[in-house]
Amino acid sequence: MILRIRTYPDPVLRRRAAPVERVDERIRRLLDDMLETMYAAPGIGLAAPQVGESVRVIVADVSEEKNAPLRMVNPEITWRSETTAVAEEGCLSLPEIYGEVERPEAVEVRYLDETGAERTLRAEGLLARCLQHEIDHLDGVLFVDHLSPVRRSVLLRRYEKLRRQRTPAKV
Ligand code: K1U
Ligand code: ZN
Repeated sequence: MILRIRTYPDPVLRRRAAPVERVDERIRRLLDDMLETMYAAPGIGLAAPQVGESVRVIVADVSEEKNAPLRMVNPEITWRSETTAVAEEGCLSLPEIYGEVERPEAVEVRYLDETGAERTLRAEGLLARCLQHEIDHLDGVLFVDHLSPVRRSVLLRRYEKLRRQRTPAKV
């Protein structure tokens, strides 16, 4: 099922999401619905707060063929490289705005898979960036929060202007 993607300034995007206590059918359904929603958007990642669920669940697929889905419950970054990289990011919750974000080039993430088994993944490049962006969402952090105050306010003002143009005024 395709879920509705919440957009800024929906308050759910600023909440710290709760850990999942048990990976059950409800969580597996949420993971599958989030993947369907992400592919339809289209996007390369999605975090549960973006679909209105304040729980620590993310999905991602950075492959060209869209055949490498990742389902992660309670993901935690356990290692970050000292080297960083700057690249442009977008966000399905801030449509049509983009910014250059500096992040560690590689990370190690510990998480539970859809069966509840503990796993570790070392990622670099776009996948490392995407996982950091999604885990930020679980802590109520958006990519614009990593920018300078001036850049951040320029982008948010541009976003508000686009939002006003998209939302017809009530008469
Ligand atoms: O969490 C999100 O809002 C999804 C976001 C993830 C992301 C993008 C860029 C860098 C880090 C994390 C997106 O997927 S935005 C859409 C996007 O990047 C994309 C869409 C279609 C094809 C390729 C990329
Ligand atoms: Zn995002």
